[in-house]
Amino acid sequence: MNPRSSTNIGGREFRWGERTFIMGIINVTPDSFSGDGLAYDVGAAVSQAQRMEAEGADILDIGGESTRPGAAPVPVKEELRRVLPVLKKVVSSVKVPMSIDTYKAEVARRAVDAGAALINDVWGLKRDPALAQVAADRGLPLVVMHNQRGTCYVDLLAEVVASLRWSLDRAAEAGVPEADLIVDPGIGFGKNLEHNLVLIRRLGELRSLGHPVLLGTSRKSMIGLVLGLPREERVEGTAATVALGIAAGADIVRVHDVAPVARVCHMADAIVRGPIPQI
Ligand code: HH2
Repeated sequence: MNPRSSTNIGGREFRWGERTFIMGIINVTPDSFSGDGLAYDVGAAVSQAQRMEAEGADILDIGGESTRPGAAPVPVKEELRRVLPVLKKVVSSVKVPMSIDTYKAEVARRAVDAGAALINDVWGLKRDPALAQVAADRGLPLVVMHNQRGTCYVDLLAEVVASLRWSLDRAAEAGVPEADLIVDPGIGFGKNLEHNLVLIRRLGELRSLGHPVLLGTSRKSMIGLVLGLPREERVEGTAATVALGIAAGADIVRVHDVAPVARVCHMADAIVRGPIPQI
């Protein structure tokens, strides 16, 4: 990837390499692992969105189905019932672009109609390949994340890269432009602790794919396993993963705790990217 390449997300130019961008998480679920779910509470979601924007979020990612292992699958109708009212209200309450965290084409289509400017697919088009067509038809960028059932690998990095290449090829076939595709190693998805640590350590290898890299480690169980701390005490662990992720090549970090992570990004960017970015 040309480090000066850029992607337009919701009318804003994201110039990759200049600084790290922050995606704030808004879970409108009753059962998210991080304990931050705001099911059906539109007012609370709007307040959270406005706070995250003020704290430095560049994108806000709304999700209506928890990806936590063992979480109950959510039918399309219910997912729409959770995300659409929030999306409609938040879109008119903040200036930053909104992203929809779904692997279902129908949910993505309706969310885009309601104002979502980015599609975030935690199954990298493996569950619903029609999602690529939604991104292509609406001219929207797409995050393809690595995910698989089970945690069996012969060569972790090679398999994650090959799987992401498969997702990128499916997206390109559907007509999504190269500049609109973002990759994500899927920390905590079909991986054990060692896999997650290695993927962050070797994140730079994903850059061979030629696309911006999104890293989602916020409050995840890998941090709990290393530090022996519950999810509400994982902000420092998250900060470590963000700083080292930036050093290894992350372009976007997806987090719950925007204010502290914004400071981490600013400091890490000053060291890794220079010159000192403006705040
Ligand atoms: N992680 C989660 C959800 N969506 N999307 C991307 N691109 N990358 C990630 O790492 C990622 C993601 C899981 O985190 P969270 O949304 O906080 O939890 P839950 O799925 O339980 O709501």
